[in-house]
Amino acid sequence: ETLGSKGGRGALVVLEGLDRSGKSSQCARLLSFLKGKGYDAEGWRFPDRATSVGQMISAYLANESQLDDRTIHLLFSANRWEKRALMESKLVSGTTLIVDRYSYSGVAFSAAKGLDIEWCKAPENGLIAPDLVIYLDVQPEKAAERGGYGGERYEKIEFQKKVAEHYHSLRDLTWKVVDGSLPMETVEEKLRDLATSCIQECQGKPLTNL
Ligand code: DGP
Ligand code: NA
Ligand code: NA
Repeated sequence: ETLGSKGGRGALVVLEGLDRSGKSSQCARLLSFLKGKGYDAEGWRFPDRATSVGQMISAYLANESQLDDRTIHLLFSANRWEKRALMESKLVSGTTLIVDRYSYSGVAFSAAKGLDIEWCKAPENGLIAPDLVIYLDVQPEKAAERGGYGGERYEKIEFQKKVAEHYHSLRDLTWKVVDGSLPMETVEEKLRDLATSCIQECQGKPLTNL
């Protein structure tokens, strides 16, 4: 028997955090835990570099192309929009989605360049609202120490500090802040608890939009 799909919908669980916050490994660990428990769950990530929009984003991040700040902002958003219909059908059919980055990355990274925050939020309106946003809180200095950055466009400590400030201003009731500097197993345990309660609690709630 598959949990979380007994006529109920799946949960939209988003992980956010700075680069090198441990987000991607925690997403993978959480996903394998949920699947192991019999939950119907999938791992997603944004940007989704597999689409043609995603390939433009990937080239931009690798500094292989230059794009105006607003243009790349709208491409990141378009990359979420092009997956919206599939996301909705998965959730409605009972699949829980564990998503590595979402609209909050979109707003925090672009606002860190100095773009107006309301302008940054506007294209995210109408995307599916997460049931739970887990923010892995790691000091920018600590994140930078973790095996270094990979060399992509935003992987610079001064920029990441600005991103962190904007993330802090975006917190709302769906956010749970987890101290990402705790041991990996401790973080993993907290995420398991948060995600499993979220999956139970969202059953009776309709999907809503940002
Ligand atoms: P990742 O594949 O998770 O390492 O993300 C690639 C980089 O792009 C990372 O520095 C975070 C940044 N990023 C992710 N989503 C968005 C977005 O929607 N807008 C902007 N401006 N940056 C984003
Ligand atoms: Na990255
Ligand atoms: Na991503």
